Amino acid sequence: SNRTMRLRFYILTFVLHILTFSGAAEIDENGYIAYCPCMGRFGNQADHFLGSLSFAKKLNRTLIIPPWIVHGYRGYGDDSFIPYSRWFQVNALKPYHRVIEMKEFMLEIAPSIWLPEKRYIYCHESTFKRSEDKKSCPAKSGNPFGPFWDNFKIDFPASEGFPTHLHFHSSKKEWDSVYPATSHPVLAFMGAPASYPVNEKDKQLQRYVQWTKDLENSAGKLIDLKLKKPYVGIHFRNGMDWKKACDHVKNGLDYPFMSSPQCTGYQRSTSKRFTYEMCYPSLNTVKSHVLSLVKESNSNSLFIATDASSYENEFNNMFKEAGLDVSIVKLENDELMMDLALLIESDRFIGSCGSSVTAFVSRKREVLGRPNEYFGASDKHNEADRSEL
Ligand code: GFB
Repeated sequence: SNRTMRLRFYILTFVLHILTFSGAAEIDENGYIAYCPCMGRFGNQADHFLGSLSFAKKLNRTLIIPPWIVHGYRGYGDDSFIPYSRWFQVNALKPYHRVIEMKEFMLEIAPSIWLPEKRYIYCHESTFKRSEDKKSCPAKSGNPFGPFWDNFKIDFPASEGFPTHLHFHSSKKEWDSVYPATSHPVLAFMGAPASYPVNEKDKQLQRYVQWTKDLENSAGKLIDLKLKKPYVGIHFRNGMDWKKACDHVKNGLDYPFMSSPQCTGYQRSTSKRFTYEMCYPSLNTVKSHVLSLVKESNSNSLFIATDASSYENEFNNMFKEAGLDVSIVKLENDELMMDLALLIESDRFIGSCGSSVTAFVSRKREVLGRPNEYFGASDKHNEADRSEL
């Protein structure tokens, strides 16, 4: 009868509803990976994120996405923990692998499978000697280590020192034989189970790192409002920390240094030398490269992102002298995410080879099929004369 049909329909809808909405807190029997993004600032943490994502996929465990640790970021006070979802879409990662944000994990999953007394922290046995009692992982000593776990009210009553033969490059089989998911549901690491810079094969995972719709819209509006297309985007680092880091490269290096493989190449046998000009290009090198790319691409604007001095006047004078009408745009506030978004959207891009901020931009551009160039990496634009700095 009609009534039974309707009743069946209601029951079916009800069951479907339960199936759909209970999915949120479903427990992954294959286990979880947690880590503290304890090394470096945004760019380094982003490299580590991609590697950790890849590691979680290899082990077939759900990745617990940590928040970004932002050190005294303007507007956020002291050290802050910014959820991944503030800037990026969690769902966009799911076609690649299962993930859950840390806050959600602590609220929904931890109460069933990760009770306070069962919270082990995992590190190499050899790391034990850095702890006070010489038999635990010093996961919470120092900053940001302590504050990170404290932020989620996590303590580790016990440590698991893994044997030397086991490391982040080991296979799933090796990990599973030491730590099966049934008895070790959550592998929590002191740092990212990944390398910096990110492995070459994991660079493409950046395709799954997508801005929130809000951020994407704001970036789009800003571009329409301020930039005349086509435009060249540049990123250079020239703060004191950068200058000091580059002092290690005075005579050039034949091995990877910071993010250098992005422009020198990942293969040791064929990689180029990382020179001081690539690390800390002279203003003349920067100007000459910008001028030629602006001309080549018939660009109408130059977008500048930097951690310190933007050399706006120098660029303005250069364009004037060259008889070019190019507007210069930079953001007034310290807005790293917006800087990154505008660099990714630029028609042409020149970055800093050693910088992981540049690497974030160039990886995304690479998966979008957009070209990347690096200051100091092409002989064409190198000017030995550093008198203007
Ligand atoms: O992210 P990060 O590790 O990249 O650190 P590098 C650089 C920080 O400087 C960023 C700020 O997280 C930002 O806070 N910053 C850099 C910028 N460029 C910009 C920009 O264009 N706009 C804005 N708003 N902020 C290296 C580290 O930094 O620095 C090394 O990887 C080392 O470990 C070295 O510490 C000295 O890779 O560029």
